[in-house]
Amino acid sequence: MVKPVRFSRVIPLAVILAVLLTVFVSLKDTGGISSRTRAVGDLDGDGMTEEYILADHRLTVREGDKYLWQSPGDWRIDNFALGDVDNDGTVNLVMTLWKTGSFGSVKPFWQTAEDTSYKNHLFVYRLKNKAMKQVWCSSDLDRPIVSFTIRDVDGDGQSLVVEEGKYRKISGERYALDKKAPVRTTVWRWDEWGFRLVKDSL
Ligand SMILES: [Ca+2]
Ligand SMILES: [Ca+2]
Repeated sequence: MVKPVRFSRVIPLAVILAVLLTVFVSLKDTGGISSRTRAVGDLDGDGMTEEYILADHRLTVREGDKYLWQSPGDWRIDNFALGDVDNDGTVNLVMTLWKTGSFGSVKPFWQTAEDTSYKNHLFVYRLKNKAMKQVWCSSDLDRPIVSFTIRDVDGDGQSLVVEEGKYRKISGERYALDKKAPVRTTVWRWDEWGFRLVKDSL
């Protein structure tokens, strides 16, 4: 026999559902859920597809049920793309992100002062032996990247096509994207040591 559900149990359940719905809607309003993006690729070429998920400005990489990598908590990733941006025949992970300082825990010997500015960066990674490895990581960019694509613009291999904006100072050394500033399109091509500007407008 089915037991009747007591009214006193129904009320708390309804309250919990209402609270959950409110949280869901408010997350959606602030972009918490809609900011989630996903891509798939086989960057290490082992025949097993990896899944790249950007949620709440953190990127997670999985291959099957195996967790491979997550971006550090102090990075705020805006965009990412998979493409052979350095034209060496293997697909890379390319990210634009906001973080404090230009370098990681090891800074180059010529850098004596602490770099405390919070600005935009472009990082290029590859997947090898189930680990994400740095290929190239920019210092503070002169202009923040609003968006970017990796594509062949001139029939001469892959280029990085970038929409560049301007910084807005928030306080001290902390900057954000100036959403009112005009955007310009630039095209960059990988040279042996980094990206070279090939077109300052498209
Ligand atoms: Ca793979
Ligand atoms: Ca590559």
